[in-house]
Amino acid sequence: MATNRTFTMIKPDAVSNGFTGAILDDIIKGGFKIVALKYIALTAATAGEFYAVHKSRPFYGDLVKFMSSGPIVAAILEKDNAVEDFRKLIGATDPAKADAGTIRNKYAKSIEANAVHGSDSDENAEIEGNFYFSAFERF
Ligand code: RTP
Ligand code: MG
Repeated sequence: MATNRTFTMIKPDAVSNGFTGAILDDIIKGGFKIVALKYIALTAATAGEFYAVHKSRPFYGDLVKFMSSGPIVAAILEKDNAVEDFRKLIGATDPAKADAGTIRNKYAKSIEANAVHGSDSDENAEIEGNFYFSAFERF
């Protein structure tokens, strides 16, 4: 069943570079409503669990290290066609290939430190949102 929600994280590079406010502003201006929000630091174990789907990929170890290198902002977002529209708003994984005006084009520096995460399916949006937020933390 299609949902109207997606899950995002503002990654450590964007938080430490001071882009949290600008990115949240782009998200809201892009038509998304924030229905859950938290500012947290991931341990390597938690980052590893979240990205377990990428365990066999060559970049997994570096990704876990990067995602636990500093605080992140996690959020659940609501909009019609949320998953697809949010991936359009953030642009390609590699910021060098992200369209002008997308969040990764504006705020990311490398394929790994690429400013934001966006769920890739309705099913994963649900799983990822539940990974970070309990029922009483969501509106
Ligand atoms: P995300 O899950 O963070 O929204 O990114 P994505 O779908 O666009 O990309 P995915 O293939 O799911 O990769 C997850 C994250 O791993 C890092 N990565 N590094 N060094 C590399 O070649 C490489 N490739 C991917 C990125 O942080 C990417 O967002
Ligand atoms: Mg992905």
